[in-house]
Amino acid sequence: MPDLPVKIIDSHTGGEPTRIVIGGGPDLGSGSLAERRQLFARDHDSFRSAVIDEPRGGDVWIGGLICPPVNPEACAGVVFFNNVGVLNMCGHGTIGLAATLAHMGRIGPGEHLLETPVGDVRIQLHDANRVTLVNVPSYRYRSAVELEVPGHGSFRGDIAWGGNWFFLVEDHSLELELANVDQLTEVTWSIRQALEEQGVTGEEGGLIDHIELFGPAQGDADSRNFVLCPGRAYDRSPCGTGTSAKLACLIDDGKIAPGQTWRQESIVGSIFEGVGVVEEGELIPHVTGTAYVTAETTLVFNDQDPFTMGIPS
Ligand code: PYC
Repeated sequence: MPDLPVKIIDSHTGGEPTRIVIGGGPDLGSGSLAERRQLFARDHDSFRSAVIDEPRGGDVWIGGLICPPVNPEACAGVVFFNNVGVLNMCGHGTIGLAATLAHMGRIGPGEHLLETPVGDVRIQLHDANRVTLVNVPSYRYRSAVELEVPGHGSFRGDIAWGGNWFFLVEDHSLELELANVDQLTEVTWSIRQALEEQGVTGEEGGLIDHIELFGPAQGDADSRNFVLCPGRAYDRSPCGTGTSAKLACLIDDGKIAPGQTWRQESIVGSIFEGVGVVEEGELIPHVTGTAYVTAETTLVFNDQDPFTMGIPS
């Protein structure tokens, strides 16, 4: 059980919740954020579960542990985690983290450097809630990959990196409606399993653990998506890393130009604005969204409580 009081601040970004541990988390040393992510996964999984799994959290929650940065010019480092393990990166979580740091008075309007396990990103705080994530370089790795999904037929999708690995599918007959979430979850989970079973990966064997379906927008946007996260929950936001991966595909296909805004709507109707900017030959997604702080809490751990360290998913 944690030795110190564990303090958290909760927020949501376009409906998707983020729980930032601002105190009492494990000391992960002073290595790179990639090393600290590995340490967290190896040695602190019970802490992860206690913070993010039921009964304190649930499968939709994304956690973030704030760490001291390696570079003193960075405002912080962060390791993101979810109901089943650690994440490479999280876009909505970064926007939530920015709103949290602003709420704490740790950052003000302007641009700030943030260290993550997949590289440095920048956060532009426009006001207390509106944030642009300037993400890691994003790219399409393979296009039009044919995948046979047992029980569901065949799907053609692109494999792209936006800080996490995505399989992006446009060509399908599913209706992206909140009422269809069970069906959408079932199909995308089957796609995820088929990718793993058939050894289809991102570059250098990277696990494709996010599946993204696209359809027509219902609001004032260019497209609507449904994103399945690694722990089988769906993203209520349009997914920051998923929007980054989408921008890479759209620009590769010549469907939008660098610098052009793409409005991505989520399955709950929230919107991220994405712009792909080419810097030194790399595509840098700028993803803008809005986050609101919802709670400031100290977690209570009781050794009489059989579920005090969470119910692992
Ligand atoms: O916004 O990148 C994102 C994200 C990943 C998982 C949930 N949200």
